[in-house]
Amino acid sequence: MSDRANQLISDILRRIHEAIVENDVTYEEYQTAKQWFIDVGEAGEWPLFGDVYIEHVVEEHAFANRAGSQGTILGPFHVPDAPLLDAPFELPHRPDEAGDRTHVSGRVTDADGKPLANANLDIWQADAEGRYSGFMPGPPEGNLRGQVRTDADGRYEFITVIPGPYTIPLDGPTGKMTAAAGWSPWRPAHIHLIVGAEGYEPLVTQLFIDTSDYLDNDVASAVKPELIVHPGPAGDGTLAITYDFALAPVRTPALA
Ligand code: MBD
Ligand code: FE
Repeated sequence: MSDRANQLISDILRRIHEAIVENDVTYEEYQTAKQWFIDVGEAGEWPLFGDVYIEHVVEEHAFANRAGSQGTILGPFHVPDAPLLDAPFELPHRPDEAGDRTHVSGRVTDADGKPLANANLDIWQADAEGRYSGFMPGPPEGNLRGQVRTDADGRYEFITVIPGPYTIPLDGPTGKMTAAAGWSPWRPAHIHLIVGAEGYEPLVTQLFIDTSDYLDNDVASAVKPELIVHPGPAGDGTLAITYDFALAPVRTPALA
């Protein structure tokens, strides 16, 4: 038992009770909701549901005053321990991987612009059809997942393909709830990153492709204007994205 648990659980339940009373929720609606809870569990969709509909508020509130670059939600599709890549830093992919080949590069600095050498960028994304390896049929395990480190000047680069927009599964309980509410199930095309360096707060973020649909209608409410990037022509027939990341100092642990 903790005061914190009592406070949070009481408050959330009170708000649910109020919504029931204010909307005259019927017994049939309660039974439908209860079956939906069961279905979400059986489909293994609680991580998806939480990260799509709840995580963004936690992220916005927890990091409202953090120095450095904007972060956004982690989502349910990160896999730890992706391979550390060597030059030319190409994310693992199929020989015939669809999507525009793209060079992503930039710098990692502290919040004052001082370059951070040997910072780590953990990168993952969907393929051109919006599918994440390890979670959906199609891409092989480890596809479009890798890590790179910055050089002595804080510079990083990697090569990938432009991802497609992602839709939550339409036939699962999260998708059915979304359709019942009349909402779009789509996320705009994005590349996930966790940027970390010794002594700094890890930056969990996403880069959103400016040519994608759904930028102003993300089902996960995770787009921030600072995170929208423009893939321009690189000159050699590929595309280029540049983006600099600034990290906040690690939070001083509270005094015991
Ligand atoms: C995603 O690809 C994603 O990034 C999030 C946050 C939720 C669902 C799917
Ligand atoms: Fe994603």
